[in-house]
Amino acid sequence: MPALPPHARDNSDMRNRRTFLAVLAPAAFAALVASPAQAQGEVLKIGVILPLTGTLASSGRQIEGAIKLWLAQHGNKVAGRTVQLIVRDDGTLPDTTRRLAQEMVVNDKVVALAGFGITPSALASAPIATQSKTPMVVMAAATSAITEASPYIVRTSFTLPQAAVGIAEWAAKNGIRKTVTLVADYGPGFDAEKYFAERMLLNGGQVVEKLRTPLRGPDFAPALQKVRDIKPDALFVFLPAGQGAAFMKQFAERGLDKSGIRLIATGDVTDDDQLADMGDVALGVVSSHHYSAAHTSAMNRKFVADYMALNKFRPNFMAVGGWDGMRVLYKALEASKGAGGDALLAAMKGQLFESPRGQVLIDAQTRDVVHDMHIRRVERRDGQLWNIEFDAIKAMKDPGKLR
Ligand code: VNL
Repeated sequence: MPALPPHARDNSDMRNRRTFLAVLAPAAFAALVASPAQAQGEVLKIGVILPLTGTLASSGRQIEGAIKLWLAQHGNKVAGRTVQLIVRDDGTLPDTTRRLAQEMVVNDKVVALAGFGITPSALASAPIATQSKTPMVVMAAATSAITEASPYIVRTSFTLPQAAVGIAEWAAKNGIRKTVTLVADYGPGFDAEKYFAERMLLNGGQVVEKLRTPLRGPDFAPALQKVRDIKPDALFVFLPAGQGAAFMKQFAERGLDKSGIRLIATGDVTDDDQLADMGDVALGVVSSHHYSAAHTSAMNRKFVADYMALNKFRPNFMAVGGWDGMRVLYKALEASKGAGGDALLAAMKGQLFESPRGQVLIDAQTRDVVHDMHIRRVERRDGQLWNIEFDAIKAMKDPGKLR
């Protein structure tokens, strides 16, 4: 195991069910608890389901940190009503996600569902959103087809076709012709592999081998041995957030960082949560993604500083998906005056706003996110590694929706 940052390992404070009342200012907290006039029916409950334990728990921790920050800064009153977040851990298990979604809709009567760390969890819960007409904000999962699984799904993360096309465009312009792809063997990996290959071919390049590693407990050694033998100009990689450090370690152990084979990736691999600990092997890796903690806007600088002050770790793209999801929910609840269902969904569609990542549009037709896809290079600044943005494809729609 690579050295994980302490927050990724420490599950000692984990409880299955949490609410975030405790992070509010003490006065607000006391008012909430002490107000018997607050009828139960007036509280707006939002059900958040995240992988807080299990193989991809770092993404849940990232999103949870963003929700805490949102509540600390925006309070828990919307449209004159009290918002209560119910946060539950699905252990990165899709059957559990689905069961929790069902319980939240039926028992807790939530106005919206949110979170969804991996594609199988989002897909498993989609029928519940549809049947109950409950808007479902996908803050993490990124397979293109997710938004088509239910008309009640709205996405604030990104899509793999966006990221894969972004880096393929850069590769083609930078003399990379012969490539090998290596992806996690499930939905977002299939998207990454397909859209990277299509764009490479369109630009006169080649993909000579397509390699896949299991989602759970991957061993990268056999794939890396093949890459070494093939000697492509570049290896393109997609792995879910949280696996990048283990991959980089094996890449370096096999001497691939000194082999002349370039490493290019989606930004999931040079994930800001793990990047600082990856070491020199990550230096110079070019990736494409919608968010870097090094994004230079004033809004992002404040976001990163506030996030780190509260959570003691660096926010990554998962945190921003969570933050923007809260923004979409709060604005929509204001517009619907606290109503759920179709009124709430309608108020989510077409939202256009500045995010720590840059400008974001929730496309009213597709309910998917439109944003800039940045090209970034890992560099050391002030002793730490960062994804330094140097180019962008502006206002990119999901290429998966254009066919
Ligand atoms: C997914 C996509 C998950 C990209 C990820 O990390 C990620 C997914 C947990 O759709 O399952 O970086």
